[in-house]
Amino acid sequence: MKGWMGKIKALSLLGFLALILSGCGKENLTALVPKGYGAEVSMDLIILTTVVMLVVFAVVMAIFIFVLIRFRKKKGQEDFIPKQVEGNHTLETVWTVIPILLLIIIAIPTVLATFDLADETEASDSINIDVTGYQFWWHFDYQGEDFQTSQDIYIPVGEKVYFNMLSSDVIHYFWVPSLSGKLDVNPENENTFYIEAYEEGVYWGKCAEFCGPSHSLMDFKVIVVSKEEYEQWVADMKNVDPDEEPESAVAVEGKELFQENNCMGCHAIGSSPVQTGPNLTNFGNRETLAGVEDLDKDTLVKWLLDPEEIKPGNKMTDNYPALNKEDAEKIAEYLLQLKHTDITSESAEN
Ligand code: HEC
Ligand SMILES: [Cu+2]
Repeated sequence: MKGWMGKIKALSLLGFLALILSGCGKENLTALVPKGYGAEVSMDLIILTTVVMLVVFAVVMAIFIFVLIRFRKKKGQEDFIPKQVEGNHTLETVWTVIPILLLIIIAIPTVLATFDLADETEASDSINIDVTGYQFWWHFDYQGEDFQTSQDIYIPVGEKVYFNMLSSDVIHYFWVPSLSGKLDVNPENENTFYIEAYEEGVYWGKCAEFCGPSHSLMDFKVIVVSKEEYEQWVADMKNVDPDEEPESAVAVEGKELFQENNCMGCHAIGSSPVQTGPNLTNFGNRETLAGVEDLDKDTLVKWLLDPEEIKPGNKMTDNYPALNKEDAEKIAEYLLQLKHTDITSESAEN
């Protein structure tokens, strides 16, 4: 009786954990529900290898259980020795050839998929985005367009978009689980692959290579919109006037403080080839701050007063004059009104 109680307790604990942990993931942050070509190809391979492994497991277990029962020591036959099969050529051939066949079944689609996903033949006619990984944020430069973005990438649905990746410091790893496989982002040697999204939406991306204290906070979003919305977004981004005067008086003061406090040393508003911090041109259009926190005024002020608390080890901490709360609020007011387009993650979600 007692043993059963223990089992029931263990099972309910397991069920409870499964319930809680299933709430951990963000929407569109799983390779198990593919929404793009690369992720779909990967998922097919996951299913294939899992089926092969399950078949092997089932067959081995069946033989194992059969042997356990069939060759049990029986009463009155204590000294009986079954027929010995050591060195049996047929058996050895069978259990060498079967694994080779299974590996071939797995290897052929895997190798074909690897070449398929690395195919660059259409790159010159497609959208190309140069990606740079920084500790602990991402920068995106749209080739042939005179603007850059950080944290959020906008792409059109149903098109191959090529990503050319380099790191400015350590090795990072570009991964949008719902849309694509992953790719190393090295300080040298550009790596290229493409993403083709099937559905509009906001897809979370992650750095998948341990790169420092805030590695797990190095998130980005791929915002997939319709072709028309994408073109509108590009046009809006090209038309940004970085010197535009903010409307409210507080934001005007904030803009001055932004210029006085060395922020421009690292952050560009408008197009700039050099960056040491995220490009803030369309900062007010983002949903997240530094890629991870929900963006609102309080969180932004908290960031400006002490970025370390939100992202340990980030490269902004202590590299600008300490701000008082009042000034931080004015700067926040200025940054939050940096909105230059109506195309946002909401366009993708509708
Ligand atoms: C030494 C360079 C440097 C200076 C100076 C600097 N920052 Fe930063 N800033 C960074 C870096 C690097 C990040 C990205 C941190 C991360 O996510 O790891 C960042 C992130 C930010 C973000 C979040 C951006 C996003 O895309 O979500 C804001 C807002 C910001 N800084 C505002 C400011 C303001 C305002 C000032 C001036 C008071 C300032 N920064 C000065 C380097 C700098
Ligand atoms: Cu990283």
